[in-house]
Amino acid sequence: MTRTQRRTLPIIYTPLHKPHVPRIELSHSLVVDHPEVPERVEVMASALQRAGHAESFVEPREFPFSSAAAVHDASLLTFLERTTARLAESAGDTLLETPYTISPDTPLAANTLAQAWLASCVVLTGAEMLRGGEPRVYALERPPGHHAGRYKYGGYCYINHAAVAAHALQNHGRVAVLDIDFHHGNGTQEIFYETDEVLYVSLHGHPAWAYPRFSGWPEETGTGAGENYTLNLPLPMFTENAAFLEAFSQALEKIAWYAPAYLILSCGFDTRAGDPVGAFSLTDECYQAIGEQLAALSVPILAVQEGGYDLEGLGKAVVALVDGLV
Ligand code: OKP
Ligand code: ZN
Repeated sequence: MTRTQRRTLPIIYTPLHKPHVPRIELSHSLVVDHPEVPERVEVMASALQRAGHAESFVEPREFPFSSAAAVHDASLLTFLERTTARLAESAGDTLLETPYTISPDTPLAANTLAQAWLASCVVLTGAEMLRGGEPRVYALERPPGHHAGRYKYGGYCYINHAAVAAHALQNHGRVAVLDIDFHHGNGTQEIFYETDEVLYVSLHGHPAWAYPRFSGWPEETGTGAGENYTLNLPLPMFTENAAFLEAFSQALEKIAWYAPAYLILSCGFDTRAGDPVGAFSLTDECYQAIGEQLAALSVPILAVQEGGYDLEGLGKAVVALVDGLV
């Protein structure tokens, strides 16, 4: 019997993300339409199907919400629980100015916490499949997670899915998180800043000018037992493929040095030329190269969807990455 080359990978997806509809954010004190829309994931899911990468999607299973407490402080979880419960009777979503958020861009509605946890379950289902021996899995979920820290939500994120999954995997070996979203994953960095059991490596727009501004400098390298287990590679505005891939090879060197048992890819496509939120100029060839180089590591990889807001480009970008990764 001849075997064809493996051309697909499990993609965890549920249409139940659709009721999460943030409507407004503040941009320079003005109310604007929210870019983190349901169509983002729908566009990627259809493109993956058309490209033959997803004959069927894997449905997420449920995990207890108590697992969120491993990476988020009870004060944040209690705030989100109580506030969303109070919003239950009101229709729309609400931007709150509270000490529990890092920026006024992340509205709350009655269903917000349940929707964010559903996204974590998509990612945890993927983590479980890695544990079961799958070499590469794609968790196609929203809202994103990497800005959510131990004490604060924000940046369109409520629960840090990559961190929840890293925590679930870290009992079984060293975990590296490689964050290629345009924005620095301040939440993931913060959660693992003091441990050597999870390595955090990020390529992103330089915090001197890019959101979230307060985090992502190269001088941030971890502290205590975590010293040297955080690596930030900030890049200039309008970074193109060649410069990105050069920094990416430094990231891969660091990961090879760490020799993780599992790699979590915080995967954003807001680095793509034309993205309305990011400010890099990558093309689809770059995502394919990234996928190929990651596959060559021969470490089990869990890709976790973070950002990417150009509905015209998202499908092409994810297909290019998965083309390289399978
Ligand atoms: C989420 B992810 C406030 C601007 C807020 C937030 C961007 C969040 C990106 N003046 N912008 O990393 O793609
Ligand atoms: Zn982003």
